[in-house]
Amino acid sequence: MPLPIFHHYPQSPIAEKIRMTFGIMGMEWQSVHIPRIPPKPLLMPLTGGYRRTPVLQFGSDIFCDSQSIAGQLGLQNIKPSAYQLSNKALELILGSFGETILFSLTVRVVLTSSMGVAPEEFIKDRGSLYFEPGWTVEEMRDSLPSILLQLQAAFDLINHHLLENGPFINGDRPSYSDAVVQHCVWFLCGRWEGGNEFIKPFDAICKQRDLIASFGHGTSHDISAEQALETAIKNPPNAPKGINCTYTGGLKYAQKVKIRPNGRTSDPDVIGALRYLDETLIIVDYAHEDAGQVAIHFPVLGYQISAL
Ligand SMILES: N[C@@H](CCC(=O)N[C@@H](CS)C(=O)NCC(=O)O)C(=O)O
Repeated sequence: MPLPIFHHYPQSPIAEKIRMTFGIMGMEWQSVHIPRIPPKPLLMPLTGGYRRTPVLQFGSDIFCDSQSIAGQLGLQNIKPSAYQLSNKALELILGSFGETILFSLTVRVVLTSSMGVAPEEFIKDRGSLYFEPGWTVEEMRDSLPSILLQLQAAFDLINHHLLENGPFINGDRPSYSDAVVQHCVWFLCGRWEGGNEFIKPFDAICKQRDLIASFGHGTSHDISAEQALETAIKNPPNAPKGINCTYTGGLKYAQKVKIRPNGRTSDPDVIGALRYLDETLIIVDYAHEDAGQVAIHFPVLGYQISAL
């Protein structure tokens, strides 16, 4: 099996979370840079229209969303591992807190502070993904102090844990959950002028930051998006098939389903044939002339899944 292919762009904080995880694992991977805003014509054939960053590709198995990427990295037989399998639930629960609390607060601080500075097209695009429909610049600016109070509270909880149990979330062993915290620190400090001052009081988070930075991003090799598509065409999907949970939401094997992130966002729907469903994972079959037959993996948590 060829090396995994990571579709990302350097400025993406969620991609940075996975790059940090590659570093913790000392992993070797292939890198494809994708555009920061649509159109993404060389990615869409692989993802069935899913437009977010990052995406991880193993042959023609496509992992959308960092939670399904983290799930897959946890299964890799690589030492050091992304996390100990016995700890998988806590790692992914922290991943969920990382996205719904830590990242969503951080992204609001970064986007609000770059309004009037970053290109309007970029702010409009990201606003349509992360803010309520009808949001206004004034509203965002007015709520900034309250967002920062919440972010301070979230960092304080993590700092407390690290002081008691650190230097990593799991004591002496770095893992995915450290990247969950640190990609937000990376984003906040890299893209908001107040970031470094803001995290300074959190000693243990600052120490964790230096340690995680010292692992780097593993070893990457640049390839083209066309090579990634060729890899998908040449390798059949390895994903399992079937329904493997008690409550199925009425979904049936092979039927057409629609998948989209929670919330009223501008994300397009992904439509495919249900290949596999368990409590935490959904996989759909999808075909495109540029990518061949692919199996697209999504986490169940965080997504609206319905029959067509
Ligand atoms: N739930 C997704 C969120 C991913 C996400 O929102 N990524 C941002 C970049 S950090 C994004 O997709 N921005 C729009 C884009 O890249 O087109 C995950 O965990 O992977």
